[in-house]
Amino acid sequence: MFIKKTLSHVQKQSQVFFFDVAKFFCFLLEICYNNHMKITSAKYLTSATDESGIICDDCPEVAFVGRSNVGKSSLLNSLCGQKKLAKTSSTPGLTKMINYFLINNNFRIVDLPGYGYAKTGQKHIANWAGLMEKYLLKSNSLKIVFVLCDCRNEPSSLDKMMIDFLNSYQIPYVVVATKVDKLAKSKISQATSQIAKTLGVRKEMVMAYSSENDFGKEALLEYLEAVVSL
Ligand SMILES: Nc1nc2c(ncn2[C@@H]2O[C@H](COP(=O)(O)OP(=O)(O)OP(=O)(O)O)[C@@H](O)[C@H]2O)c(=O)[nH]1
Ligand SMILES: [Mg+2]
Repeated sequence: MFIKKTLSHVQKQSQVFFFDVAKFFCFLLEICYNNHMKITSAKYLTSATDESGIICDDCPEVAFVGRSNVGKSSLLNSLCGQKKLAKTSSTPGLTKMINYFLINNNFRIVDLPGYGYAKTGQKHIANWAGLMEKYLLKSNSLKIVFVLCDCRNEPSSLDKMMIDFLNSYQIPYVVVATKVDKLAKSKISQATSQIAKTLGVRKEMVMAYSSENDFGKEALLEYLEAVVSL
């Protein structure tokens, strides 16, 4: 009886030991394979409506540009794991200012106003273009621009103009194909290839993302970590 009890106790102990070891290995694996940046704090800083509001300092900065409604503000919210950090809307043209957000007390993400929505007048377009140009040329700590394109549409002539502008001023950029939850998984690669082809960039320069289900979040955070620490 005593031997039976002792044996079952030893068995239980060794099971506990085995699970502890397994848990420890899972923890190690998580550290090794899930080592992308974690956004632990994100807060709204300020907005700029004209050149005087553009921040010029040493803090690393990354910016989101793209057509209105493409999902810039939603991408910011998704990356930061917050639903209401930046305002989003199905009505295009919501973000009208340059909005600065401080991430991990370490770098800024800048949510830029979108381009190319139908109701915009010529004067507004001219103001927008002037402000964008000033922002892109004045921001001395801008590390990279994320150019967002809806994965379901061919990039527009305005998207191509943005790419040409970035190329001509040698401003580093990468393309993000947004809203990929709207596509079957098997179609995502085809869509990113098509976007790359239309914009004349390498396919590896197009990342797929969904703010709806966070598809692509780890890859984008990894990328962000690398560029911010450059
Ligand atoms: N299904 C889906 N919808 C998305 C995704 N990202 C954004 N949306 C929707 O697209 C609409 C526009 O999103 P916003 O993030 O406000 O777009 P924006 O680029 O900031 O637009 P502007 O501020 O007007 O330039 C909203 O209705 C979002 O809910 C996505 O990944 N998947
Ligand atoms: Mg917006």
